[in-house]
Parts: sequence; C-alpha cells; structure tokens
Amino acid sequence: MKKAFLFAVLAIAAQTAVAANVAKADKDNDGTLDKNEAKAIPMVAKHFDAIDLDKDGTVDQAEIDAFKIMAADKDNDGTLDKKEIKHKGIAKAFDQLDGDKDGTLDAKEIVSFFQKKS
Ligand SMILES: [Ca+2]
Ligand SMILES: [Ca+2]
Ligand SMILES: [Ca+2]
Ligand SMILES: [Ca+2]
Repeated sequence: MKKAFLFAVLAIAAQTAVAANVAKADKDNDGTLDKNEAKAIPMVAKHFDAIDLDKDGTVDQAEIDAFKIMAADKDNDGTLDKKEIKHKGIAKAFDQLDGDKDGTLDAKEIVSFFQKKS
C-alpha cells in the first residue's frame, strides 16, 4: 500500500512540474507554447515538431503529455499496444481511445485522452 501511494505521489509531482513549466514559459498566456516560448523548456524545444501533432505551430500541455507517453513505444512502430502502455488511466480507457480500432494507440489517440481530461 505504502509503495503504491508513493508512486502515485511521485507521478503527480512529475506531472505538476511540467504543467508549471508550461505555464511559466507561456509568456502570452494563451495556453500553448510557440517555438519561441518553448525555448524555456529544453525537452520541448528539442522535440518541438514531433510534439506538435496537429502542426498548428504551437504545443499545448496535452501534446507534451502524449509525447511523454509515446516514449513507452519500445518497438518504435509509432504506436502503443496494450503491453507497452504503462499509464493506468490510458490502459483503462484503451478501447475508447482506440478510435480506428486497430488495437494500438497512436499519438493522436493519446492526445485526445489528455484533452478530454483538461
Ligand atoms: Ca503562448
Ligand atoms: Ca499543436
Ligand atoms: Ca509500439
Ligand atoms: Ca488506434
């Protein structure tokens, strides 16, 4: 029990840290980071084009969260199958998120998970 609790706390702390970074870097407070604003977060600046899934030239929190989840793509095929997903909320919502019912989640399907939440 104790261990599970600690993991939950750590997970929340990690999420809050990035959320705070995005808010801080978002100089014009429009809820997204453009390339200039993203320079404040090296991880985001480095992977900007990969993170910007809808190619609107800005990245938002949901896109950044989805990008981090995609790091679990062990076989690098660009999608996550049920075995690769470690995120409990996504694993639970897998069938709803899998819009094209191909049995895997791509970054766009994962982004919708975070967009629904916020
Ligand atoms: Ca902005
Ligand atoms: Ca975008
Ligand atoms: Ca995969
Ligand atoms: Ca799918």
